[in-house]
Order: sequence, then structure tokens, then C-alpha cells
Amino acid sequence: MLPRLRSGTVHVGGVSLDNHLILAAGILGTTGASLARMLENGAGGVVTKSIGPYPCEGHTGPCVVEVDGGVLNAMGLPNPSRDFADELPLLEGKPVIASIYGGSAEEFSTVAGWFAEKVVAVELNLSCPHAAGYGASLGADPRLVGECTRAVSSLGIPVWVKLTPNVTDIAACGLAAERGGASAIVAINTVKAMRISPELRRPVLGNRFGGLSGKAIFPIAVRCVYDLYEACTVPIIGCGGIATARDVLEMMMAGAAAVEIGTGVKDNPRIFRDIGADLYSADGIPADELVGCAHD
Ligand code: RRO
Repeated sequence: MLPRLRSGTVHVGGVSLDNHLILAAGILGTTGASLARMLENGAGGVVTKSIGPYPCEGHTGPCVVEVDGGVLNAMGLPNPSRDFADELPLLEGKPVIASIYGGSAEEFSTVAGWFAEKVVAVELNLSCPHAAGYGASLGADPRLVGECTRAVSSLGIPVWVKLTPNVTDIAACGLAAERGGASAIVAINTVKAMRISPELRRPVLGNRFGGLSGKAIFPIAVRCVYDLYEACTVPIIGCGGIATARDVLEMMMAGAAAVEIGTGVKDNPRIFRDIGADLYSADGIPADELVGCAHD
């Protein structure tokens, strides 16, 4: 029989959450109203769509395509930049984490400064697989991961660093984030991927390649969390293909102290309530007893 967890406030990465289940960046994260709705529907915390130093319209479509076991996207970081702050008053006092991106440590610091007082933490997007000069372009290099993390953590706010699986040594990136002052590491962002239409004889996505999310990447995410837990001491937040309470427990056993859920919301908007109902019980065990237990 699978264990049940004790319910109650969760402290992770410098933040207090209502439970272990967090809305991942990019899903329903562009308006304050949609983020508030996810909190009302059982999310323990929510991460915004990634916000950058300049407004961006995103890549030319098609930007999203369903594939076996998941979703392939190349949205291209669409966001209103600093104007996103207008969405936040609705969420005052709520566990909201701002996902931010920049092309340098200085840009990360500037964008973090806009939101520092308005959110409980920032999550550095060092991992989007299809954004030239942003995301994984920086996040695949541990030196730049360290620089960007240090620039933001020096502002004195909790910093979560979201890593890319598209590297040979994710632990090196995790250690760089930790040395830069990260409060938590989030693993993983989407896996670089593409599909080609045999009828059209051309790539399906407007950007040609993009990032794969959903159930298909769950084993990759588990392996990345496992590798990070072996190397790092800061809490790890597991992300990638989680759709059931069983997936949450597996992620925790690999080393995750909490999880983020993104693509699962598309198939089931009630996913936070449904997983919570299966995961928690009044006589459940503390999550600490499970986190990393697969390493023993
Ligand atoms: O906007 C996107 O295309 C996007 C982002 Br910012 C990200 O971090 N990961 C992803 O798969 N898509």
C-alpha cells in the first residue's frame, strides 16, 4: 500500500506553502485571476509565466502541439514584462513565486527587483530550451548559473533556480546554483524535442523545435532529481510529467521536497484537489520520512 502524507503547511525554499503541490511556470500563469483560481482549486503555491526584461510576443505559430505522452511547445517566452506587476495586487499575501528570465546576471537582477516586494520568491528560468540568448542558453553553463543566482540572491529574497535536463551533468548546474545562494532547485524544465509533419514535409512547430512536457518526461525528471539529491544540500522541487499522487511520492523518494505540476493541469483542471485527496490523510506520515528514501 502507498503511504499517505500528513497535511499542513509546508516550508520549502524559504517559502511557506499550503501543501506540497505547486502550479508550474507557464500554465495559466499570465493573469492574477487564473493564478488565484488555481490556489482556490487546491494548489499549495503558484508560479507565474516567465517574465523578462522586455515585452515579448513569442514565437510564430504553431506554438503548441499534442504528441504521444505529452505536449510539445515553443511559445517563445511571451510576456508583458514589467506590466505584469498589474496582475499581482489580486494575489497579495498569497504564495506566489515569480518566474523570471534575463539574458545576463544584470537583467535577472533588474527583473527580480521589479517583483521582489510583491511575491514570496523568484524562480530563475535558466532552462527554456528554445530561447536564443535566454533560458538554457545560459543555464547549460554552470558558471553562468552561479553568476545569475548570485546576482538575484544578493537582493535578499528566496531564489529558486529552475534547471534544464538538456545537459550531461545537471548536478554541476545544481551545485553552481547552490553556491550562488539558491534557496531551492527546481528540476526540470522541458526536454528539447521536435516533430515533423510527413504530409507537409516540414517541422510542425513554427520555431521548428521546442520543449516536451507531460508524462513522457517523468522518468527523465525523476533521474535528474535523483542526481541532484546526491550532489546538493538545498531542497529540490521536482517538476516534469507529474499527474498522480503516486508520481508525487516517487518524486519525493528520488529527493524532491515538493513538486510542480504543469501539463497535468491541461488534462485535469482539478488535478490539485484530486492529487491532494489521494496524497494526504489525517494520520499520514511527515514527508521528511520519504524525501530521498530511495537513496538509502
Ligand atoms: O515560453 C516558452 O516557450 C517556454 C518557456 Br519560457 C519555458 O521555460 N519552457 C518551455 O517549454 N517553454
